[in-house]
Amino acid sequence: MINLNLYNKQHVIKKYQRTIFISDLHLDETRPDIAQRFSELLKNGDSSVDALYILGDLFEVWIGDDDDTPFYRQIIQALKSATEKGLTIYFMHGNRDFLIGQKFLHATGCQLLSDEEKILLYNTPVLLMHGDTLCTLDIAYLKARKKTRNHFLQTLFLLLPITIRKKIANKIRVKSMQHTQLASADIMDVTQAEVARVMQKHDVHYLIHGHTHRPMFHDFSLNHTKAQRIVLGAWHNKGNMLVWEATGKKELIEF
Ligand SMILES: [Mn+2]
Repeated sequence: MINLNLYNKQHVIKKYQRTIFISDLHLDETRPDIAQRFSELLKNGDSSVDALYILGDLFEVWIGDDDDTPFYRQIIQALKSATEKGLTIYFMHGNRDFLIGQKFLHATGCQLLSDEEKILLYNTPVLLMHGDTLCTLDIAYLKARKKTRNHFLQTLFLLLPITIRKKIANKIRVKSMQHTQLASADIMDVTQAEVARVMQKHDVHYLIHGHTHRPMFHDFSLNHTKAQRIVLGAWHNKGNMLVWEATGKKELIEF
């Protein structure tokens, strides 16, 4: 599912000359303020940006598209209203919401991106990722990821009653939080070798990702050429987005 040199035509819309990237909102019913901020972004977005890219972990947890709690319904409705008004929204799975499937996409009008998606952004090739697979020192997590991304296990999981799925998801969440607290800071960050490897594989000099919750522009040299890795911020207390303009101007904005 990796586009090496073929770009999706849908990516090349240039009406407003500005594109927004967000990730790691971790939407959860215990934080209606964050959901509210997201709804406001969606309301304003349709009249000002060419596209909105959500690079994973939109939700704190997602146990299947059939989970019909009012909080989820409200977010789905907000996304649907935005896409119906003409806002193009792309979604990529994160490590929390990788079970988002066709039903959600159909209900919201969001378009699913692959885990490594190369786009042409105002004539600049850019690679988009969630970022979890860049943290190659976190071997325990990558092992667990293999299981959670296994289609057979996912199918089995989705056959379980919602109440049981919720219990399992909570257990995994607690384990994951313990792991994050115990692991050292550099294990939880990306490794430069993997960043370089994946950027070379896709022949790009720009990479945008989330996951680490460390918003920053990282400039470095890749094959003797200037390269940049842009890390999106999480939405713990404020909203966070990257605004990329057609002129080449890029800004990480807290709001
Ligand atoms: Mn993540």
